[in-house]
Amino acid sequence: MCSPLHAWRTITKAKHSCAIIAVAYVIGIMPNVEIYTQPFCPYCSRALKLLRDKGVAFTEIDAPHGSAARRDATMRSNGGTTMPQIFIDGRSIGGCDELLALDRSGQLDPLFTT
Ligand SMILES: N[C@@H](CCC(=O)N[C@@H](CS)C(=O)NCC(=O)O)C(=O)O
Repeated sequence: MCSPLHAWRTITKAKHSCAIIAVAYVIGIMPNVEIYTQPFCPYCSRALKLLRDKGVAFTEIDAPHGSAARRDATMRSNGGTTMPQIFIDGRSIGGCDELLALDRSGQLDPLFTT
C-alpha cells in the first residue's frame, strides 16, 4: 500500500526535483511561471532578475526569432511579438514592463501565492 506520505518520501529521496515541482503545480501550492526569452535581451534579463529575487520557480523557454517557441509565445499572448513573454498559471502577463508594473502596484505577489 502506498500512502501519500510514502509517495512523497519516495519522490523527495529520489531527488526528482522536476517531479516535486510537477506535484506542487498539480496540488496548487506553486504557480506555474513560464518566461519566453531570447539571447542578449536586456528586458529578459530584467524580468528574470525580478523572478529570481522573488524566489519563485519558473521555466525559461528559449524563443529566438523564427523558432517554434517564438510562434507559441506570440500565439499564447494574442500577438505579443517582443521578448520576454511571461505567463503565470497560463495567463499572459505581458513583457518585462508589465511584470514590473504589476510588482509596483502590489498585484504580482498575490499571483505567486495560489
Ligand atoms: N515593452 C517590452 C519591450 C521588450 C523588447 O523590446 N524586447 C526586445 C528584445 S530586448 C524585442 O523583443 N525586440 C523585438 C525583436 O527582437 O524582434 C517589455 O517590457 O517586455
